[in-house]
Amino acid sequence: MLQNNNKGMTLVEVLVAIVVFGIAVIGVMTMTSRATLDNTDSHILSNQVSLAGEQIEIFSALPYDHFDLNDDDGDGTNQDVLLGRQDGKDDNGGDFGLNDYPGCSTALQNRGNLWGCTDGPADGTATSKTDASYTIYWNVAFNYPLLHSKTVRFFVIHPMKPNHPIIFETVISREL
Ligand SMILES: [Ca+2]
Ligand SMILES: [Ca+2]
Ligand SMILES: [Ca+2]
Repeated sequence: MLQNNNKGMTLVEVLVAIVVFGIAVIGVMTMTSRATLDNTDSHILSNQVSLAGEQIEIFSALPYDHFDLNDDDGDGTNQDVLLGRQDGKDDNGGDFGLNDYPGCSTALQNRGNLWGCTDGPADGTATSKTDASYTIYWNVAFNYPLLHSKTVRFFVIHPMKPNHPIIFETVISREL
């Protein structure tokens, strides 16, 4: 009797051990995949940031009239130069075309002008020379924020993180 009881306990213990082990394995697997995900995320983010730095350097060295610094579709040109309307806002009620790039996700479109974007053609496009999966879009606003200056806003995007572009901006002034 006692022996049977012992065997029963042993069986229950084994079952409990299996369940506990199973939970532990699932826990470890979850942690591992989470860590892998975090590593990929931070890898992408650090590449985006370093591309942003490179882009700023390249663009700062361009002549003011370089074609990469053109507002190709005209939606960011002279939108804040009229006397009495120099208020830092686009006279046509837009965003100087600064947030346009093709494939901007619906989630980001709904965020509005500051951290959002508009699905449409950008003034310029490039891919990273070291890893072509990174796309860089930029738009140029002419005579904004001041006369004889250009604002260039960039978006660095990786297809795995379409809702997390790195957005950065530089202002280039004409040397007078
Ligand atoms: Ca434009
Ligand atoms: Ca204005
Ligand atoms: Ca545009």
